[in-house]
Amino acid sequence: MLKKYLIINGVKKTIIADPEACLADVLRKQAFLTGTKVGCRKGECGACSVILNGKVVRSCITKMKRVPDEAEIITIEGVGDQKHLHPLQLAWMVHGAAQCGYCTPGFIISAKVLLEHNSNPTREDVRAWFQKHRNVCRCTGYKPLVDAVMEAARLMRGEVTKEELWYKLPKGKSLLGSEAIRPSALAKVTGTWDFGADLGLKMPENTLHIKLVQATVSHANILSIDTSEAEKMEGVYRVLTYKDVPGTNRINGLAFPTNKGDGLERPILNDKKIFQFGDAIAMVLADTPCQAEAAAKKVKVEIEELPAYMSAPAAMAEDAIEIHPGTPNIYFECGTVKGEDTKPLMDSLPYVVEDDSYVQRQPHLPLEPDVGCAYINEDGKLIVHSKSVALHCHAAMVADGIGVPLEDLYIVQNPTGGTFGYKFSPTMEGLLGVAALVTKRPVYLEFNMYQQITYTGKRSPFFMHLKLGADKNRKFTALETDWSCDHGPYCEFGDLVTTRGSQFMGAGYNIPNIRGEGRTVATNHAWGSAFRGYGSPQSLFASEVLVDKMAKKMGVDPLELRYENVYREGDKTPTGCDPDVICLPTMIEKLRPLYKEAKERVKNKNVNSGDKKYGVGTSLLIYSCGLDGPDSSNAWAELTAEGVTVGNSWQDHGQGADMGTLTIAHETLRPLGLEPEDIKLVMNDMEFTPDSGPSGGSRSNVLTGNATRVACENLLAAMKKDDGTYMTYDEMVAAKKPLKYAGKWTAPCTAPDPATGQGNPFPTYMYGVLMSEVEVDTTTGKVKVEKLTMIADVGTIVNKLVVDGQMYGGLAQGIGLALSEDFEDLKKHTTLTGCGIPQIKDVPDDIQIIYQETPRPNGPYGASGAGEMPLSAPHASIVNAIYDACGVQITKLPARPEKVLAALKELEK
Ligand code: MCN
Ligand code: FES
Ligand code: FES
Repeated sequence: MLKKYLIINGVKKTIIADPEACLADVLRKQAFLTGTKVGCRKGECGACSVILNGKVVRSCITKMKRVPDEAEIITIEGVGDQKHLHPLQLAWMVHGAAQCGYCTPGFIISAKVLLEHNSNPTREDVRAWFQKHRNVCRCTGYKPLVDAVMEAARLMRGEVTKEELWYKLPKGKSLLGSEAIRPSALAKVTGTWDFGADLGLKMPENTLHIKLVQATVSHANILSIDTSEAEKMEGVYRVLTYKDVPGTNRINGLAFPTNKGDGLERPILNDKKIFQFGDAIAMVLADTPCQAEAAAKKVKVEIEELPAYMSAPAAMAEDAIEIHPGTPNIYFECGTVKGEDTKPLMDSLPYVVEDDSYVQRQPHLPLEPDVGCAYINEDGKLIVHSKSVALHCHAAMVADGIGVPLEDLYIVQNPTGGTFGYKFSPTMEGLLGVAALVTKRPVYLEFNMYQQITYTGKRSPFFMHLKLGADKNRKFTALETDWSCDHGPYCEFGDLVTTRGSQFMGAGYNIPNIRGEGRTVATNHAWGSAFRGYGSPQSLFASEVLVDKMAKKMGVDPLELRYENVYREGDKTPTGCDPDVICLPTMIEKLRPLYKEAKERVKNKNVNSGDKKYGVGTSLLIYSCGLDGPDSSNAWAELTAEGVTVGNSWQDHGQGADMGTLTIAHETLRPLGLEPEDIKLVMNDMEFTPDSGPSGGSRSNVLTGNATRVACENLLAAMKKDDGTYMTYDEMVAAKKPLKYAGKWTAPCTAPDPATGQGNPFPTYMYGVLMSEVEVDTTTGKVKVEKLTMIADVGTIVNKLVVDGQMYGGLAQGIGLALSEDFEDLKKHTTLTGCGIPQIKDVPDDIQIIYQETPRPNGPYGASGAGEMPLSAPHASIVNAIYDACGVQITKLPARPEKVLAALKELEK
């Protein structure tokens, strides 16, 4: 142990610490300064940045023995508080720069030191600084962060006042489309927004800490599990295996009726078999995390290793054994049958192109690793806190497995540091529930970044073959599709994601005749979970890249070919229904002049550009809002003495559920003349909030937005007097009228038939047209995205800051999907950097977004969703830009330098 006197946020403190402990842990666990966040613990993400003697340091890699005595340390708590915001904190709020907020304290700390050194930085200075200090953000696409620093610098130089910057809603005005600041922003920028690990440090003293015994192979039979030695270790309370699970020990994957599996193949704790690397085999519960970790190493698991099938083709091979005995590895099949048979048609068409394509196992890479806690409350209910974005759905999926009646299980969403869809699947809810139920004590479990990366779901890779035919007038006439979805070992939502192939291959274009076959394949790689875009990034990549190949074959411009074929009045989507609105032609018209400029720009750049080649590429971006068919959501609104309280389970990944709820409630309640601060939000706690469905499928703004609107309308209707005015709270109480009103909204849709893919599955869609400008270094194969221009139509914009943030963040993830991200190699792809997370240098500062707001008939106040559209196909436009730059068409992602280089060499031959 060592003793140090440290000046933390201006106050002298005595700290007694292990010399090997890291500063982040000491600040968080011993000084209770939980504003400093821990993401990677490897110095890669900057979430833990603090100021040490005037310099930015990453406190997770700063050992206490290296911290000088009397060192001055500043954490986010010392930068400013809720009453005295630092200009950076204020600017961060004003620019919507805190989405999930997990990276926020680290960025603000880092920027503070930059501005102390340079009060008038350029945007490039700011970007270089964040790059140097390894500040990484997964939500914002970085641009709003640079905007915030530039604004804070102006504020500090006295060129603008706080009052001028601060958004203030003019009295009585609508919040719709405004740049109002989300309610959670203040806590996020001041470090007081308690994420799961912060809550974990504030648990009662008798809390048990869980560590997992995990599989180190990908496929095996479990022969025996010996916990005896671990049980004797210091501080160990229990070691739990499948034998201790009170329930069925199975997570219900909610399989489709035509799924050949029963959907019950995923254990909470593996019993007979290991299905993938990282599977949880036992849980050690101990007084401290270290004790639990030490004991976990003593659990002996005897296995018989089996051949591991690490991709769909491998698991589909003739001689592959069944991963789940009794269920074929190809366990779900679906198709598209639209219009005439395509085979004879293809033979008659003058233009036909085809290709194989592959979209990889993209890792989600939220900066906050998975985390949760559980306990039994005073009413005997099991309460599980997690990062779930599907509270009621997850409760139904895990209750039987844990062994708790569904009505006795409440899941609560913790403030969440990003999920990007991985938390559409339950992760640790079953484990936490079992541990709390068996021990009757509070329990806490956190994953480190390695566990987050290796043991949570990933985007399901699609192996695809598409053939597109056009007639002599360049009209797309026929499409043939074949796709295999590698969904890992657990089937949950694997059938659903596979059907996206029918819905989105060729989406955006009027293709009257389509035949397709898709299948879901069990493999031993990471289980497939939802990832922003959910099947559309795979499907659209295949068709959007093929459109450019078709344009080349025809000798026409790819944007013009798109323009000629996009949906117009009377056209049908691939599922055979009418598009919700016709907006693509005008969007392309808006892009056209900018596209011409960009073509000219790259043409000029390509003159004497040496080894560097420049190109422009485009793609359509499309995704739907809602779960297939008559999806519905619930909310409530209650009149109180202070105003109105609104309740829903619009789970917040970081996208802005609080702002969506507030804006829609405020808009509906405008007849009452309420200010935003008169509306209180109660969100995401099953004990208090109704089933609003998952925050997935970009459905919440439409579904829960509508349910919230209906709840508020129902309240208004009850308050309305004959003369058209509204009763006050006192009048409602005096009249003994109920104060709380439910609201439900159901999409007017029909689930498609999986065999044909035909139906009207979604109430609204989101549309984009993206143009990417890239530089390809032909000596290294390295691709740099220099500029992105997007025309976006998400209907009426509910909150401009939120929607901008969704667009920038989704596009940045698209750059990663195109060029760097993957989770394939279990040894290499295990860190944020190893998985290829885009850093600020990888994302252009030059991103232009132009909105077209076509009101949606089914959306609340004409709004559609926003979250997933920007990641539906930006990678296609980047790949098309590479094609334009150097003639190499990469059809299997990611387009890492070595792949581009190899393709260039092949082209030269
Ligand atoms: N919105 C708006 N105006 C519109 C449409 C949407 O202001 N016309 C706002 C909504 O109010 C909401 C946000 O945009 O705050 C996204 O709305 P929507 O598309 O309905 O999506 P959900 O609220 O259901 O959020 C989920 C969606 C998905 S599926 C993933 S995955 C995702 C995403 O949003 N993961 C995210 N965005 C994310 N953003 C962050 N920062 N972190 C994640 O993990
Ligand atoms: Fe410290 Fe990532 S750099 S947590
Ligand atoms: Fe940066 Fe979420 S806001 S990681």
